[in-house]
Amino acid sequence: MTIYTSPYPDVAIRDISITEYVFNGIAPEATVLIDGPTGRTVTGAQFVAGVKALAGGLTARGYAPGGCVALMAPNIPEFCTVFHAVAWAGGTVTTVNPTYTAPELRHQLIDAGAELLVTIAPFLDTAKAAVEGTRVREIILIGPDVGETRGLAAFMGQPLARQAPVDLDDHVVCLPYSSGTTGLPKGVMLTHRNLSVNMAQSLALAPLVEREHTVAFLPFFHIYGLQVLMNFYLGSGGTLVTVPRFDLEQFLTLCQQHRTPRMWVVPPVALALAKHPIVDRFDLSALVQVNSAAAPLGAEVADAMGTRLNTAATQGYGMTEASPVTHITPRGKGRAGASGVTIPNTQCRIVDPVTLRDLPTGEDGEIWVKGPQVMKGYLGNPKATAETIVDGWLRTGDIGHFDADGYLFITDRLKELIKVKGFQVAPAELEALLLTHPAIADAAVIGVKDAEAGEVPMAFIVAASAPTLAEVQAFLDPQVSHYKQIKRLEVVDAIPKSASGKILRRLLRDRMAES
Ligand code: AYL
Repeated sequence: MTIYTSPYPDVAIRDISITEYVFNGIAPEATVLIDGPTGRTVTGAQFVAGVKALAGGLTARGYAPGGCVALMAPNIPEFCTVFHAVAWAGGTVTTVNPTYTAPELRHQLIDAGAELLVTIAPFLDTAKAAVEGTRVREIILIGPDVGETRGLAAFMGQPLARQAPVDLDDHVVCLPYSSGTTGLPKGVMLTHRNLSVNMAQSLALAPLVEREHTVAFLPFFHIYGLQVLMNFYLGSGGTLVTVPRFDLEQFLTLCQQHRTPRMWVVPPVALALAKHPIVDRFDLSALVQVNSAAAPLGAEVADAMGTRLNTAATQGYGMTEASPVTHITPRGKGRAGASGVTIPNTQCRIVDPVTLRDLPTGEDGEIWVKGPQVMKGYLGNPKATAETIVDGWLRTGDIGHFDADGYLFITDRLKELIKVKGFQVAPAELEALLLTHPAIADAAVIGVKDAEAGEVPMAFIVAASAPTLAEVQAFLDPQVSHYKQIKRLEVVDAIPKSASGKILRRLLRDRMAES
């Protein structure tokens, strides 16, 4: 067995909850959150008081400890308050993509067993349609009451002074959804330990500067925004300027205004920063680093962006199941095309996916990782958990290799997951929906390269009456979020399958690569 460890020493693992960790970084008088569009500010003292009061209210109403709260909101300061209130009260937060349709939301509410749904007024209709038939007892709104539906203010209670007792290694504080290497999205059980240790591991290599501002557009519902932006910044004494949706001009305006030293992006944004003409109109001279993660970033794009902005172009690698970081670029030590080095307290192997033998340095194989940031497992799915975590090793489903200096290069993806602008799309979910179309007898979905989004979903269907792409889109689009929409379609005689009935996606991918 060849084990790659971190070039950096292990970090101490502290016995505190994620919210205690975050509170430790907060100065009461400092501005910790700024609502980007309005400029509204929240001080450290206000944030902590809000978390404790809401935690008290949730406890009094029986939603915590032990209960699951679904949080479906864009990036606004209150997202952070609600998340940490549930954590402080000993509950579980399942974070929901705010672009979800009612059926997508309902699926997650049922699977997670959520009893309370916290959202904002524009999503109330979706929320109401989704909660039917779930365990959700109540919907509450961030903002004022709307009709019968109460606003967050009504839920503030006697402040809960201390962290509700939880087993740091066992209690699930956060339940984001990920499809992992195969199948439908599953609840990723992350403990307080997972989240707080991953902060310590990452910040050891790349600390933030106190009072440093960053513009947080990457969604907090996804583990990148949740940890690297929300928790790392709040916990390091930083300031988050939240924006509810990405708009390049607004983003750059806020970066200029707040003189942000760091940007946290996904590859399509790196591309815009490299190419878009409006970038030249802004003074970004405070910038020292732009970090891209969550999907492959081409070395040319990284180079072009770094040169244009006169800044370090860095990468992080990891996955929801690893809280999420396993590899990052150490401060000041970038390497073209690499996704970083292994972070402390983490081990890595490169394994031949067929023979399960470890491969020599430099050869491509499946990346396996082990460390205290690896999830407890998938909720209610011991089979998927056992397939994904083998003897404590998390099988990432990604293909890559290490160079002689310990830099990781991601070269391919073994798993069926599609990444659209860094968002996860599970082919199995779209295939199941396609099969409900009366004319479609069989279906397979793969990701195909796209200059802007990185990848987009393409469907292969077997259909007697051969519906057009527009017809399939008209059927599918109302049922799924925009980024899951099928962009290409091909009608085929048969879907290639293995003897056991598994779709041979590789054949479809190769076929697209050749065409
Ligand atoms: P999930 N290069 C190529 N592919 C990547 C990279 C990268 N740098 N990072 C993530 N991926 C792909 O759960 C890869 O296929 O988490 C991986 O298995 O939505 C999958 O995305 C995981 O997708 C950070 C900040 C890591 C964020 C993240 C990962 C969040 C994405 C380190 O510093």
